[in-house]
Amino acid sequence: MSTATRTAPSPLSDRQVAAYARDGFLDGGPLLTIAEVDELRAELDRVIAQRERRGIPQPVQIVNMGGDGLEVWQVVNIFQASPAFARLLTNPRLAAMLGQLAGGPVHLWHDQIQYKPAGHGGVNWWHQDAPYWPVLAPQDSLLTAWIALDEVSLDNGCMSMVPGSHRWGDTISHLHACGERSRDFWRSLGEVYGDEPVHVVPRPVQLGGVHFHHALTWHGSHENRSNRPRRAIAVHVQTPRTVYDPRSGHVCQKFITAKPGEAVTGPAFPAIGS
Ligand SMILES: O=C(O)CCC(=O)C(=O)O
Repeated sequence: MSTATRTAPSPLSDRQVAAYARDGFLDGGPLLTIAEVDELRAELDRVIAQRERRGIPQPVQIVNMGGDGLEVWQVVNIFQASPAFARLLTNPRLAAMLGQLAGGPVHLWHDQIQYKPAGHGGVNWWHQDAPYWPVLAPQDSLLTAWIALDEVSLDNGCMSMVPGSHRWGDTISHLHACGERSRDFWRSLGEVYGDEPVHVVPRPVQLGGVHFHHALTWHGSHENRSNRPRRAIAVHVQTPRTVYDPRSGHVCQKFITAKPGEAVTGPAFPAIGS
């Protein structure tokens, strides 16, 4: 009998890890079963229906971020209101993929439902995530696993990404300026940023699939005018390099007990996969 030690296979290939490093995003393929997706959808409906009801756990916030009469519902930290969403964070395959991309074990920063209703789902404007998270540093130490709770495609408002933009630093003021010049989602970024070509790449994600992006990657999503909803949960995670930097606020800052320069851990920031 062989005495060789067996290690669990890594879910992502070396080629996929290299593509993430090159592009700043990656389609991680299937993650959840239909039954798991159904349970999460039912929980999302329940949490929204029971919002602000006293005596039951609530997420950190539920807000409509859509403009122009359109809706994009954001639910922050649904895992604190729903055991099914808390269980999602223990998914070993999700943890293994994130660990490969991060170069070590990851902790939750926060989660975020992004729900665009059928017919009148709004735009998520071009942005980078890290500039909106000023309490964590360094900016290039964070990433997101975005899990589709519907089949997500061009027709119902999939995300789009700009390959290589995660290497261009904090460019949020440039992205805001693009939005002030033009509200045309597909054209507003122009063709170049300095000497760098800007290619907008739509990112459809299969039902129950997971897609990863770096916290400095330029991304956004267009309207959902289709007759299908577009529901997803973004799991934003900290890597072993992430520390507390109390420069200014964030809705989840109230949970942080770390001192400046320390890792942000504790019950609101669970290790993914355990
Ligand atoms: O779901 C979307 O449309 C945008 C999500 C997003 O910006 C993110 O996960 O960082």
